[in-house]
Amino acid sequence: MGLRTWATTTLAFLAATVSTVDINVKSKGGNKTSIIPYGLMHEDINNAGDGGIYAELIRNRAFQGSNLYPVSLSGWSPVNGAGLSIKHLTVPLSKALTASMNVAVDSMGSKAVGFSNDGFWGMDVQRQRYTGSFYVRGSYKGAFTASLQSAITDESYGSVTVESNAKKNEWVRHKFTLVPKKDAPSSNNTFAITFDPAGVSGGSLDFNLISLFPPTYKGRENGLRVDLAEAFAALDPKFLRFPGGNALEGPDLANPWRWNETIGPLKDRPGRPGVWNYQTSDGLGLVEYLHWCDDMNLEPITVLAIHSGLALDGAYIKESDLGPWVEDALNEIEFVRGATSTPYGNLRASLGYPKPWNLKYVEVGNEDWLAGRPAGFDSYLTYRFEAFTTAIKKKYPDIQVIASPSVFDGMTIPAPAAGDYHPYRQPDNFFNEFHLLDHLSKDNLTLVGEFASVHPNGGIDWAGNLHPFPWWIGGVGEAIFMISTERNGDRILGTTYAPMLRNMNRWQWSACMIEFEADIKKTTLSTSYHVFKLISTHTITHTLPTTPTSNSSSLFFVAGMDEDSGGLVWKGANYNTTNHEATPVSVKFEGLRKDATAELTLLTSSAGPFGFNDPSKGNNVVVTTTKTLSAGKNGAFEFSMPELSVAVLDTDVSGHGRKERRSQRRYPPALDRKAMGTKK
Ligand SMILES: *[C@@H]1O[C@H](CO)[C@@H](O)[C@H](O)[C@H]1NC(C)=O
Ligand SMILES: *[C@@H]1O[C@H](CO)[C@@H](O)[C@H](O)[C@H]1NC(C)=O
Ligand SMILES: *[C@@H]1O[C@H](CO)[C@@H](O)[C@H](O)[C@H]1NC(C)=O
Ligand SMILES: *[C@@H]1O[C@H](CO)[C@@H](O)[C@H](O)[C@H]1NC(C)=O
Ligand SMILES: *[C@@H]1O[C@H](CO)[C@@H](O)[C@H](O)[C@H]1NC(C)=O
Ligand SMILES: CC(=O)N[C@H]1CO[C@H](CO)[C@@H](O)[C@@H]1O
Repeated sequence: MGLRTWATTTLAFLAATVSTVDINVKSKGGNKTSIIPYGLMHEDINNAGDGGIYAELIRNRAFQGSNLYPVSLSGWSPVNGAGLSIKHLTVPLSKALTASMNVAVDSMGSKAVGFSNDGFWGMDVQRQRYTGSFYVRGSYKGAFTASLQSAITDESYGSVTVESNAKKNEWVRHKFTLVPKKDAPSSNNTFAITFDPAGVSGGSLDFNLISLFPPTYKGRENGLRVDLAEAFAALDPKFLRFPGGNALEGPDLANPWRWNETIGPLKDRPGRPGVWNYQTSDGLGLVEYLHWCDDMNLEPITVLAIHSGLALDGAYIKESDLGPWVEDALNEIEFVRGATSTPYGNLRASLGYPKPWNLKYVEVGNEDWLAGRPAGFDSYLTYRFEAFTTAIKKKYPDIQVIASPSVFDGMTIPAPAAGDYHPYRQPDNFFNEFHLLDHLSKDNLTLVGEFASVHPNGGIDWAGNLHPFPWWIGGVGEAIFMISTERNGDRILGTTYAPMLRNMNRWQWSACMIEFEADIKKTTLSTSYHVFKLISTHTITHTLPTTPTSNSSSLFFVAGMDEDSGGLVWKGANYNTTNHEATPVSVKFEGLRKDATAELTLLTSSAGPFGFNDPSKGNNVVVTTTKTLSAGKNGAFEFSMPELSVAVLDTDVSGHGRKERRSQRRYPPALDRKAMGTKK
């Protein structure tokens, strides 16, 4: 082949592959979208709760246990030879907390003795105010010392003296605050309580509910870990789905998530055997979840899941025995939103929360199509869902009930109920299934209560083979899926990724938004976090029609407007291109002023499709490029999207307080029934 021929062929080839995708966005038409486009999902998996977003620093603080995870001294070590043992005293701290730690000091010298706790794989120690407390039973004259020190060198970072009010036959609570004098260089630290053995009569003291909190998100008592909560708040979420997930179901019918055992003083919470290989404390309980909604300025829209009578081992409740379970669900809803004149509204008020929360969404169970199928699912289809939904609609007609399966799981969901779809997929699946949600009819309202790219392309293998970290092409697949939910935003109630958090010291699922450990310097935002944030923080409240209507084989997109800011928004994800070439894109918004500008934010990977953010390296493979574009002569914004990239184009460049407007925003008291396609 001569040079000339070669050049011509190449040019012809280039011309064929780099043709611009011309997108025209109409100014009228389209659909009003859900008012809760993106949210958060929380359950205690990967130590996301205890040792995670729940800010408590002490592990095994109240010696809680169960038949699955027996009571132990895990986390605790003696200081200066004290004898530690678990006791089940005839006078326990409470009905809920029946085990406690006995600290024997018989025939010790005058050296301070006691115990230390190594936290959830370490403890973050900085010059800030720590709030602590413990209960002690036994006779002791003197003072306790509460301290934070290095686990490696025994260097003390700070301590405080707590005068003893201990009494022989009584559990007495002691409180303290502790401000370290210096920041610890690492999180290899412990917390200790010590005391003078000479002041003890009776040879030992008993301790329980030993607690230590750093400053929490929005200063909430018993609250959330600041860095993790702030990372979530930055996603501009609108709802929280809790408390699971499989954690709601519980390992068996004897151990469901019982809302009434997660409320009130911590000493009244027994904790439970979690479903992810550890006992959970329930310190992060129903009220704490609602405070989480309050503190994150989430609209008072909570997707609260109630137990549906199915456990993770597949056991389910017989129809004749279901009554009390339905009653319990109604009681829970009444606790959250009932007037103080109702029994459970009154219970709420008695705990210090007279004002009802604004609960609009209730999901009946979790993945009822999965555990124990087919019999478990059959029981949901034939009587369980019906029993719950009928009772809820009767008492609370304004609540949007959500069934835990979706129409894609083989359930015909009676309108006006919605379904819940949980796609855990390979990125190629999200690519191939882009049009799946288009098949939802206007009565098939659907929540995406969980989704994530979890498997590498090439075959799903639930026995292993999860991708070790969220990775770039997985994130692009997720972006394609999020775009498909927005295109169908009149029927998709909301979308949330799961699981959100992963403690690198003990985890069950590698997919996550954020990896973390005790050391807050190690907190890592995953590739999926960056993708989700770009898409979730540019709201489309009303979709707009486009020509072409759909993808151009690699490019997927949605366009619409944010009626609050007046901004016109285009979101796109570019998957594999024919020859790895970039795709030129031109987006024209009909009716836009000639001199308009728009901000383009483009995400790409510096490490190819399989790049990931590694918590052990602290790297970030996600490259964010931001540019202000002006509409050209033809009124179009022109830019280029590399293979495997995600972009948002937003004409709201004024920067005039997106957030401010949001907080002033007045949502309608209930969802627009008409827009949601439900019958009145
Ligand atoms: C509006 O919704 C209808 C179906 O509910 C759908 O056919 C149409 O494509 C949607 N239009 C836009 C612009 O999203
Ligand atoms: C400090 O803690 C980290 C985990 O946070 C651990 O990997 C490391 O081995 C510890 N270092 C020492 C010296 O114990
Ligand atoms: C919580 O409710 C369940 C179910 O109604 C009941 O069996 C249990 O005793 C209650 N727990 C407490 C502490 O009241
Ligand atoms: C979806 O909604 C239609 C009504 O528009 C209904 O006939 C159909 O049964 C629903 N599909 C499922 C699987 O629930
Ligand atoms: C896209 O490319 C990736 C490799 O980067 C590959 O694993 C995947 O199968 C490709 N998918 C499609 C639909 O071409
Ligand atoms: C993944 C996907 O939806 N691909 C479609 C993109 O659009 C072309 C037609 O332009 C379809 O053939 C593809 O199936």
